[in-house]
Amino acid sequence: MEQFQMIRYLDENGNLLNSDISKALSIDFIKELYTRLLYVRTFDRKAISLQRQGRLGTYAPFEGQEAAQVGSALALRPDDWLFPTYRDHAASITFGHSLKTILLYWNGRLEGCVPPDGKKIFPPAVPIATQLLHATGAAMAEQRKGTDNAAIAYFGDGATSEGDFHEGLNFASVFKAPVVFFNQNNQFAISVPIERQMNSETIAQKAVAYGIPGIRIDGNDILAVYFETKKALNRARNGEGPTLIEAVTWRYGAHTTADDPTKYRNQAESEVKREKSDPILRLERFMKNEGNWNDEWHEKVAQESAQSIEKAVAEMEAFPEPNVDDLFDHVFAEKTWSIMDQKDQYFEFLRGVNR
Ligand SMILES: Cc1ncc(C[n+]2csc(CCOP(=O)(O)OP(=O)(O)O)c2C)c(N)n1
Repeated sequence: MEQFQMIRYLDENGNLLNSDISKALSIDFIKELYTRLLYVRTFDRKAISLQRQGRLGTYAPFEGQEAAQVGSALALRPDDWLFPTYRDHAASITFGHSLKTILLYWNGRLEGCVPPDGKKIFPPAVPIATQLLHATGAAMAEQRKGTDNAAIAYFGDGATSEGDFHEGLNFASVFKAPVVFFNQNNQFAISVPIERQMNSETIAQKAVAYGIPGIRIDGNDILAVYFETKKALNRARNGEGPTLIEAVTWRYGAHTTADDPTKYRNQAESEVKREKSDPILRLERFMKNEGNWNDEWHEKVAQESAQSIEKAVAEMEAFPEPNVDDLFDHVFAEKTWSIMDQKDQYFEFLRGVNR
């Protein structure tokens, strides 16, 4: 569809296609983007390795989707709201979440759901698409309070087949809620490819049904992501209502550490995409084209990222052990016999006593 042509600011070889933004592209800004992209990728790889070593319960990797998440989260203002899924830690980290807390989450700790003081970051939504409604509600609350804060909801292509997606867009549209619906179309819902999920040519076109703007961007182009999300957030702040953004991207790895993608797709395809359209490589190519690349600087950024991530891992591992009673004691206001029975059994199990 003409109207939903993919928007790109940087081509795959790192050439700038949109000269309107050249003035906004200081070297410091570009370096900040690169540093943040490398940081979250280093985190993602570390988390997978921790899980493989039995030091993390499970994990949902985002490698390949860094530009979509970092670019959009960087477009937010500090007082905005962020509603992530289980795959959006790069967005949460960019918006100020703590690495230690995110790692605690993946170790099944309740404390892993608590954002830093003053940061409006919801716990990752695991029930698909529910967060679109929460984001709409938070945006409407800001509207009623008379602020110009906005909300962003992240979700995948699979989420657009859920009722909550439609309810969220419809409600936000009717009430002109200041919310940005940020879709990362990584082209798979676990093992189900996009062509088995929908007949629509694009996700962006689904905005038409709700009378809101829908745009389709190259999600591996951090400049398109950043500037187009900023525009959508500005519309929201100005009372012009929600926008649906489809950021087309790709996850290189597994759905989660419990998944094996070789069972449903040829992973060689991921390697071709990596060479052609990797979000970090693309920014590197741009920096090289502009004469702003420096190997020593890159080495320093890589080292600093790794050190800061190691520190967070050490903090997570030094976190006090959970209180096992908490598993049972807060299920009901008054303990029921069945919960107490389960608790007894579990403590017996922990003592190594067979019934
Ligand atoms: C309501 C609901 N139904 C099913 C699931 C099981 N489930 C977990 S992830 C997933 C796929 C989601 O795909 P998508 O929205 O494209 O996001 P992605 O995982 O690719 O980021 C499904 C079906 C769930 N978590 N919640």
